[in-house]
Parts: sequence; structure tokens; C-alpha cells
Amino acid sequence: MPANLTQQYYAAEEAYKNATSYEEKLAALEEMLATVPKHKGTEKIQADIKKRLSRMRKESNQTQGTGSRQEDPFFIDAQGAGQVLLLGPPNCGKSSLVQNLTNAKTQVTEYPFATSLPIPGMMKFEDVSIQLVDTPPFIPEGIPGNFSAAIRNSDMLALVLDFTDPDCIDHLSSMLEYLREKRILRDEVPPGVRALTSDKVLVLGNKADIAQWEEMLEMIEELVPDCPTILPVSAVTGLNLDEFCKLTFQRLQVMRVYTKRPGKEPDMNKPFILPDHSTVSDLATSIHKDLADNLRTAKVWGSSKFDGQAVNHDYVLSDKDIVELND
Ligand SMILES: Nc1nc2c(ncn2[C@@H]2O[C@H](COP(=O)(O)OP(=O)(O)OP(=O)(O)O)[C@@H](O)[C@H]2O)c(=O)[nH]1
Ligand SMILES: [Mg+2]
Repeated sequence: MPANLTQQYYAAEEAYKNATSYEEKLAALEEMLATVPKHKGTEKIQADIKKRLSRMRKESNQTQGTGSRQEDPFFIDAQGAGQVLLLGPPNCGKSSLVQNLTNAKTQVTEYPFATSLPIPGMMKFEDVSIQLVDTPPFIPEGIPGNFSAAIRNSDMLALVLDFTDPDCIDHLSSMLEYLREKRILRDEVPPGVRALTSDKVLVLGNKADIAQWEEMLEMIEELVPDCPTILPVSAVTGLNLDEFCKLTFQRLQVMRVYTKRPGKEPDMNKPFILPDHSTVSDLATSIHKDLADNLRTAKVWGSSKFDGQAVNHDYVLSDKDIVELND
């Protein structure tokens, strides 16, 4: 039976052949597995990819000890509604932004190369927490494999520029070039593949309190084709940081859902965070598998036609819905 491999598969295979680090090889193999057509004619190919994946993971555990992922300082466990990595050249203000927006103790200095390892903090948007990660300076020709893997694993990227720096447009272009070359940033991302589309990238033109930011915006528009959305911001005055929080929440494409028990007030303090378009059944699964298995009825306040409307398990929820689940 012919394998009928797709363009996406061939691209992943090409990336595997060209990969120079463990992380790139692993990401490419995972993509090969996600994009290989699943039918009888590709069973051998699927088995071969799985074997290679398992061998790579085993070898990595042997060389680095078990639990190596957790011991990797670049691997930050995602928390909250999503993980946003701040990337940018030395001294552009990444640590200042994370310090302003979260409770993280980042190191802000006048001299460059102050941050040597990623530091996470939680940013509040309304009643949602979003994880921001401060990172070491981004030098495209010297990104270690595990830094690259951390970038690929994030849900969104904020590319930070120092808008007072005349070279900031070159920095932006080289960051975008790196992300495209490593196939972290793409026009389309097949399901099951770890990569980002342009709507998951925001450019922050920092130090807008002292920069000629209007001119900078015009120049970027002229010189950087397909540039993601840019926001002039200031870590010092807080300019546009509320807008950054709001845009980030929107772009993460998640929703919050509150739950209630029959006859009781809903718990409005801690929403469940679910991907957009999730159903009642997805909500039940995210709370507990038993609840999903035993779910009988559900009622919705918010997006439903009327408050407390009984809905089916496949009812698609909306942001800020209140749901009563009965097992
Ligand atoms: N005027 C002004 N200065 C800023 C702003 N953000 C950061 N700075 C200053 O820029 C310098 C560098 O800030 P950091 O936050 O340490 O920069 P960084 O990008 O984390 O630097 P590295 O860790 O070396 O990559 C510090 O002197 C900050 O006070 C801003 O919005 N406006
Ligand atoms: Mg820093």
C-alpha cells in the first residue's frame, strides 16, 4: 500500500535531517509522528519513528539522570492560563517588564547580560493568572538547545525591543528569522505539533517613555515584512501594560468557567481555564475523570438562552459561563 506522505511530513523529515541539537531532533521526530498519515501503508514508518523517539528519550535519561527535564534550568513548568516567554536582546528591559507585571524577583541592571537563567512570575489579568518568563539575552547565533526547546514549548512569545536603540529593527528581524528558521514560528501549525503562528507573538517596543516610538513604529512597518502586532510599552511608567495583559489573554485563546453545586452560589474566586470552544464534557474531564464518566445533567448560566438552561454534554461553553454539573 502506498504511504502517500504529505508535504508537512517531508518538511518535518527534512528538519530532522538538518537538526543539530537533541531538542531539535526530538521536536522534528514528534512532528514526523504527528504528520505521518495514519493508515496501513505507513505502519512501518510510524513504528520506526516511535522506536527512534523512545531511544532518544532513553539515551537522554541515561546521560542526564532521570527527571532531567525538571533539572533543566531552561525548562519552566507551565502554570496558569498559559506561558509567555519574553525574548529580546541584552538590556532591552525584559527583567524590568517581568518585575513590573509579576511578583517575580528579577534582576534589573543598567549593564547588559544580567539575567543568566529564565525566571517565571505570574501576571494577573482580571481573575486569571498568566505566566511570564524572563529569559537571558537572546543572541541568535548562540542559543543553547534547551533555550530553543523552552521557546518552542511556550504558548506565546513577547519579543521585547529597546525602542531607544537604533539597532532594534535589526534585532527584531534577526529574532523573527531565527524563529522561522527553527520552524518555531510558522504560517500554519498542524495539530499535535509544537510551534507558534504569528498571532501568538507580540512585539513590545519598550522604553517608550523616552523613545521616539511613533517614528520607530513607522520604520518597522516599512522595513519588517509580516511583522506580528507591535505595542509601544514602558516598564517604568507602565504605558500600555494593561493592553499587553488584555491582548495576551485574548491571544491565548482560553476561557474561564466557574462551577456551582446545585442550590449553592457559584465559586467565582477560581475559574477553570479551558481552551476556547471547550464543551461541558471537556470541563468535567478537566475537573475529574470520574465526574466526566458519571456526568448526568448540566446547567449553564451566561451563554445559554436563559439562566440555568439544561444543556447536553457537547454544549460549547463561552468565557465567563457558570456551569452546574450533576453526577
Ligand atoms: N526609561 C526606561 N528604562 C527602562 C525601561 N525598561 C528597562 N529600563 C532600563 O533598562 C536597563 C536594562 O533593564 P533590564 O530589565 O535589566 O533589561 P534586560 O533585558 O533584562 O537585560 P539582560 O538581562 O541583560 O538581557 C535598566 O537600567 C532599566 O532600568 C523602560 O521602560 N524605560
Ligand atoms: Mg534581564
